[in-house]
Amino acid sequence: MSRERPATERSLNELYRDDPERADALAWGRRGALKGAALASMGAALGASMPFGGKLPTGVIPAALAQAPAAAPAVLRMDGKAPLIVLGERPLVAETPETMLDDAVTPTDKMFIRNNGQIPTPFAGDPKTWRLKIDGEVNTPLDLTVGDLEARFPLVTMQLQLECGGNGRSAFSPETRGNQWGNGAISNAAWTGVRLRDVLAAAGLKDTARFTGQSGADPHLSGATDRASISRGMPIAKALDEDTLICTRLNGAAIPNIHGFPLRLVAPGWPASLSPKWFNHMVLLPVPHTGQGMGGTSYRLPVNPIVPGSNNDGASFADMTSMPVRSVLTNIAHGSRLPAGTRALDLRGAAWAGDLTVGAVHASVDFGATWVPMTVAAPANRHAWQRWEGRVTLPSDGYFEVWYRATDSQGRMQPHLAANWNPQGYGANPISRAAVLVG
Ligand SMILES: Nc1nc2c(c(=O)[nH]1)N[C@H]1C(S)=C(S)[C@@H](COP(=O)(O)O)O[C@H]1N2
Ligand SMILES: [Mo]
Repeated sequence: MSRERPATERSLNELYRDDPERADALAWGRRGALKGAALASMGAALGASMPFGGKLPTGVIPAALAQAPAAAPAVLRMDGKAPLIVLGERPLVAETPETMLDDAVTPTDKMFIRNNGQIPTPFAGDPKTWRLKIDGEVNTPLDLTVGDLEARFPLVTMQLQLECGGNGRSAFSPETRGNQWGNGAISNAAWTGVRLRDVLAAAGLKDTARFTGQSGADPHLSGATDRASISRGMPIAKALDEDTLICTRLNGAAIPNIHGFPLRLVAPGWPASLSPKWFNHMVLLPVPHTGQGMGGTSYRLPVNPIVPGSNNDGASFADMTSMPVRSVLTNIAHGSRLPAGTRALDLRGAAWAGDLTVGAVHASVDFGATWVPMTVAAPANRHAWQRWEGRVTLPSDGYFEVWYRATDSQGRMQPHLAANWNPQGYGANPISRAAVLVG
């Protein structure tokens, strides 16, 4: 059977051109729909020309329609911070738009914000007097000041990825609990600090020290003094990784209060919930930590896939470890309108893969029919993200989508759709799609 004109192109184009509201309701229900004028203009645009419409896979809705937020997002207004997208006010959570991630080293003002508890009042004392306690399965429990840390252990500076375990969550269908992140719960700043493993060596690990539990000084959201805002832990091997740092400086300056002044643990490449801000305590344990944010469905993934949308207590899930491969496009925003006659797009962005590196980044402007390899730079150091760039060409004016995907150093590629659905929405890293209208 041959089809002269793919049904997807004809029906979508014509439906959206003739009656976009109705077309959208038919195709999509209410979810993810553009509203009003935006819908009408994108509908008209789609009706006008979709040069690669014939390659649009059956069942795939144009990203301009599927990925547009229903309402204008709230914008963060905070001294020292860029206008991030506010996902939650209490606790304060704010995402960095992909186009704000265009710097090789993420400036402090552009770093996303994720709090679970209250934001503590800034430490008023001399930051060198802030104390960190290390206890549990160690020969010599430590109670060190920041001054002690800096005097006793070598200081290193590295670019480190910090990524929320829930980054990408909004890609899950059905929708899951939690902040509906796009791809912007990631930063790659320059952190200065001492190696956790040097400090643990000074404490002397007992053979029974197999896991950590770490926490910071922020009060629980309720104000209850007997509950931690969050307190997570990791296997000892991650604690002993030479890139896991106890940090005193961020991008060459004191850490701002919102990012953990004056002391922050950074365990890069794993869910950032393992990296307490306002860091003041680590306990070494013979068994996995049981603090707030451990167990059940928290930061845990199904070992055997579960039915999307189903209830599950997570008892058989496993803790998230290294974050999955992901990429961002940082110089062209989703929904951009470009001048008529534009026939080439220079693309650039970043990609990363937790503890691994990125082997390749590809982009497509024909709905994934053909892929163009991008040039991927080496990371500044292990656990830094990698910048990528490249060029794609367009045959004409019209509606296009830039699809971009990274492949990790073990050959795992971002999937077409979010996989391994779980109740709290971790690990979604599908191929991203930026809608672009030329002309
Ligand atoms: N003390 C403390 N540390 C914390 C959190 C928190 O709520 N309290 N949130 C964690 C989570 S879930 C994330 S994603 C990162 C966010 O770091 P940022 O706000 O500096 O970007 O901090 C982690 N460290
Ligand atoms: Mo997070």
